[in-house]
Amino acid sequence: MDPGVELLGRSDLEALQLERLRRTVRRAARSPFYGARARQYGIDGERIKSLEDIRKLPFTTKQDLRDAYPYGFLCVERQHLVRLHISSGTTGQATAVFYTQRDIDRWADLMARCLYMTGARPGDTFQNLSGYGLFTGGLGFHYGAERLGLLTIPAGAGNSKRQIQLMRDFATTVIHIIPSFALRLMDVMTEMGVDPRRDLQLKIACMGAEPYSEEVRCRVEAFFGVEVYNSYGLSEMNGPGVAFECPARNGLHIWEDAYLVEIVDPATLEPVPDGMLGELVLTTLDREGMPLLRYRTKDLTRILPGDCPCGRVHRRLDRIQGRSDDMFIIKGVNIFPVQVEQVLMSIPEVGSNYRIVLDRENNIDTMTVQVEVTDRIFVEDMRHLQRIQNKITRELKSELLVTPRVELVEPQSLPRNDGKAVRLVDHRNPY
Ligand code: ADP
Ligand code: K
Repeated sequence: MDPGVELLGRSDLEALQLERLRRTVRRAARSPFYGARARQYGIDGERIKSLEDIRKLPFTTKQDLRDAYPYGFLCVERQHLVRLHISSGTTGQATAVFYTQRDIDRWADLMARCLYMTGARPGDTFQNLSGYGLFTGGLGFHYGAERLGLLTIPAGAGNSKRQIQLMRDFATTVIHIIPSFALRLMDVMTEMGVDPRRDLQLKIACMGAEPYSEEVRCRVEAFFGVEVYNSYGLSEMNGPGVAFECPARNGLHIWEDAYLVEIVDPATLEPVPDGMLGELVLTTLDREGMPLLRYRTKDLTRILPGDCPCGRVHRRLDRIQGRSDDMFIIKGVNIFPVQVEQVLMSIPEVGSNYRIVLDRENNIDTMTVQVEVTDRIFVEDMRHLQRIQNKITRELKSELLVTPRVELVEPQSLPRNDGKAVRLVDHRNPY
């Protein structure tokens, strides 16, 4: 734990933020992108007298990053860089993020802080079941775990049987895993007759990188016998380690010594009060290679009002609902995939995977939810299946206010990949 910053009082933390914000604004102006903006808007570090003055600066968008690809945001000579990561490009063209050695070190400190907060300690074995490579979830967690002194297994994503073997052989206690892979691993373990509560030593699971519902957390906790900690980050802000749950597991502390938080109304771009849902906008406060000012994450969340029983003053974000891009509109109703998930995963007969398919038939939008049943269901029993199908349809309808078509499919029959799950297939735009 880093009591120097984690337990700072609010006013000391804000003083630190202001000093870092001014430094960041001055620094950013060295990059071609912000240099041009500084000239255009006449803004430099000296004009930032309070944290609210950040609102004088324009936002930075994903499109800005794309337009300036690859080097337009760099504030240092290329010889000072030691790493780059590329956003996996879940949506559209990729963007690059660069790190100096100091940036890598600070990032590892933040990740170590997160892992420590969950209760992981030297002596624990940490298995990182996240993709390595260009995706930040691999090396981000890896360096943090080593920094904390955990025995770190760079297992990578996929290869379920090998993962289980590693967990057994090295008595893994802490894992990092994305939720869709955790659900799949449950299937494989069940198939192999492995009961993690009996056969493994797992205690802690750090889970994030994609949205998931409370119901998925409950399933994973019950099956693996772990406590799940929500982990949030994005490549543009280093990667994981931006916000993380503490043992209270009621919201994710966002590290305000490293990131300045704003929540804005995505339509008006005006700040919303604490407790209200809006788009998360972040400014890096401690990055030298590639600072970003007022970056629009597109992630929808809110600040949870009130103090956290753990004593940390860093404010808490509510579970991320998803990106504004993930939201789809069907028959005039706005829906996030995670709302569908929340309903599905609270139904015991539902297995570990689902997919939402949108189509247009005779100019009418249709929504089909394909749902894997658990392998406890006897798929030849048509009447039983019909009952489950009706139940799912009913519950989805009462939550979403539209009636989807529900298709039950066999366990492990929907397509999967090793990266983030693709929950939504939209056939409505024919190109
Ligand atoms: P890409 O943008 O290509 O998916 P990133 O790894 O940068 O690559 O993804 C970051 C995004 O992943 C975030 O902006 C957010 O939408 C999502 N994400 C990360 N962690 C979480 C989490 N704990 N809950 C919900 N969404 C998350
Ligand atoms: K991203």
